[in-house]
Amino acid sequence: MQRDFSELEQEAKNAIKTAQTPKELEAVLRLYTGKEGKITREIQAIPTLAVSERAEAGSALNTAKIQIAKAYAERQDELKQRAQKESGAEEFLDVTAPGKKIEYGSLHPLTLVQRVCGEIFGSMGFSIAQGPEIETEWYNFDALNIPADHPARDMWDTFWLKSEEAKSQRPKTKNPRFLLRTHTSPVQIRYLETHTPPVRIIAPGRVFRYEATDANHQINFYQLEGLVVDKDISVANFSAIIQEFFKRFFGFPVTVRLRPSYFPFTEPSFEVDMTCVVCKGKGCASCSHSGWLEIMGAGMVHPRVFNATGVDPAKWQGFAFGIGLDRLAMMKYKINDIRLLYEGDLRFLRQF
Ligand code: FA5
Repeated sequence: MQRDFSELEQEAKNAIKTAQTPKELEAVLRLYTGKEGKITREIQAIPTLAVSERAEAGSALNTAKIQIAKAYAERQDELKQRAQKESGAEEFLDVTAPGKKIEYGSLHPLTLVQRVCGEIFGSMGFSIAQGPEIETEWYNFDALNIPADHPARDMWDTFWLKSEEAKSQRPKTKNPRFLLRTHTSPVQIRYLETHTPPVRIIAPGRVFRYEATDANHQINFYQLEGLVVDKDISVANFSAIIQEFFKRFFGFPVTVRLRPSYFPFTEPSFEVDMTCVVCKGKGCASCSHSGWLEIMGAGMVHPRVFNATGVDPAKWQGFAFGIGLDRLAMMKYKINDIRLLYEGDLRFLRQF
């Protein structure tokens, strides 16, 4: 006798279609094709059938099993989509849900420091000058009394730029090789070439040096050049201005020391150190464990710089300084590694 399983298959399909939750759907599947399921039991009973009926029953039950699995998968999809739609609608309607927080950006510590410097020096009568980051050998070195064969060039490890055109124009000194400026001092020359004294400027900007990095040194960093040219200017004027600057910048008087030094474009020259405000002079990574941090180079403008720019050194004197802005930022915000300023780590930047 031929066995008909289409009724059983239809019964399973109807139950699947009316299942309202994934849990219900699972239960229906178990009821028909699970271990003890109705279809499974029929399959297990095949050996009890007459030999002539077995093949046909096996094939019919197999087809029923496949059709049930298909119906199950379709219903599973429908239930999933319905759940997604419902959760979307719920979110949309949830008027009590908190609004999305707006993320505000913040200014980079170096930008903050540059702005504060601009305000303080601005209030002391300084205006802001600028120069290019790609400089010529003339402005970066020669005009600053550092000719090509001068050993002082080794003080600034330089990134030279390849330029066939520039090379072919050597040795015309005003159009020599190009480089990434190693300090902001070339702005002194550019400014004095185009302005007559008295002069009182600051020139903040990015500079580049081909040197190893550590907690205090970067290959590109920021300096702020200062230049004052007037009559009867002395080291005492520099000292007064810089002490006042530090007092206003940090909000309390800072101990500074002037160490005799050498720069070819100033005479006399000095390095200015300040007590490390991170460790209060005890010694830490920020100050290479010395308690002091070298913050700027400075000195009285060398007569050769005046000569190179057409300013009469018999009539005018001046002082110049170059502050390391990164080091200033490190002291102001107690940052113990200069590299943090360039890593773009949001966990660090969000603190400002
Ligand atoms: C100069 O660059 C001179 N142009 C400064 C100057 C200007 C002297 C005008 C006289 C008159 P120096 O190489 O020392 O000097 O650099 C000045 C300051 O830049 C240092 O005191 C330090 O604060 C900072 N600085 C120097 N090298 C680095 C570096 N690799 N990374 C971070 N800051 C640096």
